Amino acid sequence: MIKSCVTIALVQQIKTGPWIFWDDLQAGMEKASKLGFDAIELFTASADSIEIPGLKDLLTNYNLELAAVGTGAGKVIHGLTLTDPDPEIREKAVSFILGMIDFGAAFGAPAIIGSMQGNVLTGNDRGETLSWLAEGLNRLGKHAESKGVILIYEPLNRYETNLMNTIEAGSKFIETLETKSVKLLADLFHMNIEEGNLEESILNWGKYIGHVHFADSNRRPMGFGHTSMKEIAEALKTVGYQGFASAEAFPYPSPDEAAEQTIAEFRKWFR
Ligand code: LER
Ligand code: MN
Repeated sequence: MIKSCVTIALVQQIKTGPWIFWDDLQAGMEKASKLGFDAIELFTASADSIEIPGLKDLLTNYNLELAAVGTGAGKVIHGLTLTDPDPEIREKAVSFILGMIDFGAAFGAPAIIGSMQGNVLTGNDRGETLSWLAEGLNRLGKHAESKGVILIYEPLNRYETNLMNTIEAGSKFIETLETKSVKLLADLFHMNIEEGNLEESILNWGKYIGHVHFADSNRRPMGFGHTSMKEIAEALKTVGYQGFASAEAFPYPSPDEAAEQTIAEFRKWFR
């Protein structure tokens, strides 16, 4: 069964980003729990910004799972990516993500590689850049496997990366990796920009989808844009997707109303 999830961001530098709850972990968890969400997805500044035992207690008290942890702070705060031409920066990117994998794995949750994938920079060779991405994902995927979790790789729209923009491109790329522990994130907002047909992409490549970001075409909570959710929900069910539909959307018109809108839409399509 597909499970509901809401994002909580605890990173000051990404204040304008598409996350529903902000700053106060416990208050966000309390609201998520009251509304009946199954899980939260966390964006933290680093792997050690939250104490593991304290978070375990909060998750138990609020009857929530940790669905996934974002790694974007590695880029936003430290300027790290897996495809930087400087090998030292690539190495630092890998160690930042290794820490996040360990943090998530303490809860059985995967780490997400979104903006940390980087870009082919002007003057750089695409093939070489992709070999750096593959090297990073292979190392990180093997580490995730050793910790009993998968690793999530997220194709992004063209304004955020020139590496992988579609589920098909992402699928074909992860098929070339040595590790089989890397799965894809189907972010419905990015897909709305890049896919010819969202449901066909899900039907064709569904076996590689390990996580879903649940946001409408304008990145507002589902139902506030023009995404045709009926076909998408049917496609996810048809391919047997069993993961989370995680609201990575703007807190529009307010965090509480965005969370209420999200859970209502989630129930409409998945319950
Ligand atoms: C960024 O646009 C995004 O979708 C995040 O999940 C990745 O950092
Ligand atoms: Mn996303």
